[in-house]
Amino acid sequence: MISTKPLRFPKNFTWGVATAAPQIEGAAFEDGKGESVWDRFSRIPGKVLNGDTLDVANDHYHRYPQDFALMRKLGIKNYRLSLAWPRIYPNGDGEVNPAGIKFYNKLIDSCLKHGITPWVTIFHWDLPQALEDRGGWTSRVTVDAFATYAETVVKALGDRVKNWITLNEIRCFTVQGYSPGCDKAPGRRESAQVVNQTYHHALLCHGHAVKAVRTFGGKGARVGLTDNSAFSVPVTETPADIAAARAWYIDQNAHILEPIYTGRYSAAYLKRTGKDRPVVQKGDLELIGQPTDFLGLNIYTGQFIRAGKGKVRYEELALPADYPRTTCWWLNIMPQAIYWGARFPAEVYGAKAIYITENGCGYDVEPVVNDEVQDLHRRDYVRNYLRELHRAIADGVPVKGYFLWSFMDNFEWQDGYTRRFGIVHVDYKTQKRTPKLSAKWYSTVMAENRIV
Ligand code: PNW
Repeated sequence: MISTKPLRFPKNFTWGVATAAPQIEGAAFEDGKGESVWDRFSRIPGKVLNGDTLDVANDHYHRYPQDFALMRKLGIKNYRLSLAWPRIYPNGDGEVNPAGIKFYNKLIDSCLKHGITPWVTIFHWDLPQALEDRGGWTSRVTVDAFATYAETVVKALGDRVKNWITLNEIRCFTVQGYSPGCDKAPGRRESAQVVNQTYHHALLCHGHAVKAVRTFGGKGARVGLTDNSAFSVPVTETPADIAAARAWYIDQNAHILEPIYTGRYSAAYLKRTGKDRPVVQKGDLELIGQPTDFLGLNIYTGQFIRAGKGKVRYEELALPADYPRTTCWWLNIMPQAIYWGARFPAEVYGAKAIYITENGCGYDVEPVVNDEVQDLHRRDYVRNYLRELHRAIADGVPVKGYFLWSFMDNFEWQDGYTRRFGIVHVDYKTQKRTPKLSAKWYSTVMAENRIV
């Protein structure tokens, strides 16, 4: 028999949706905005599906009032968005672009006017190309520029913005942008040492952003990182497989979570990287290891792990060809990933408040029929992940909120506009927004604070 027990979430649980500036704003060269690495990268033939660019995207730059009105209509109370660094500093550093500040002032005011609390990500992958030309994430020039940028935006918006996310998914703009075989901007091919240096620099930026929020954020300001850790799932929920999954999780995320939570690179990490380890300057680790208020996690999928044999601590299982997946090649459907993904950082690093800053799924074929998209696949995906999130909370994991990726279909990086992640459909010819079935379902979940 199907259980009808209401799966309620804790009082004051934060429900929201997420987007990022480069994926929705468009107006890529308007009002003095500088070029970003993704503006450049998307123009290299073969890098983005169908040669799609970020030039127009969802035209959110001009349509944000209507978009906020739609959010309000759907009962959305929390909105995670990002700021475009090249809009504020077209050259990465130097002169600030007043039109960029003005735009985000208007955007935040409009968001608040619609009764929606903004959760602002300071950096979501759109590095100013001018900084890339001076070394990008391989150089400390970028770290210094970021420190100024973070201070500028916290000073400008901190009277109204109280929830700050420093950086989104460090490995996606460092490892996946600078390693051989990588598929993200700027698409460089660097040595292991240089790649390790890029995420050390990103960690420093995180530290600078924390410092900026502490110094200029005003009363009630909170700050944390959003990480896409590598998430493990024990094949069986037995002590041996759980211990194996935990060991794998620690190894895989050592380069980011260890310095953030302990203020050092672990001995195991230093041994593993050897001569390729990042060069660390005096004061770096203190900056990186400053206490934060929460940990943001983008959880989509995971890696099945079981206990190894003999001295081998764990074994990674390859997925069978028929394992359920979305149209996104990397997105295997694995609801338990959200349970273990939230639980391990609480257990291992003592994370006190965890927000799922992204979870969702992408598909290519989602036709609008009679003014609706019947995306039962997405509704079921989210529902199944929420059940596992509910289980984590019931087991004492301090999960405080959940943001669905994404509010609307948008520029899905190297997959362009083909892959749709929204709960609101976007017709890119007309810019018409159509809430999908999943949006209406999610409205009820948020309103009733339970899985329906
Ligand atoms: C996230 N993976 O990226 C990003 O934060 C979003 O901007 C993006 O649109 C969304 O997820 C959907 O892709 C990820 O390979 C990209 O595991 C790749 C992975 C995870 C997250």
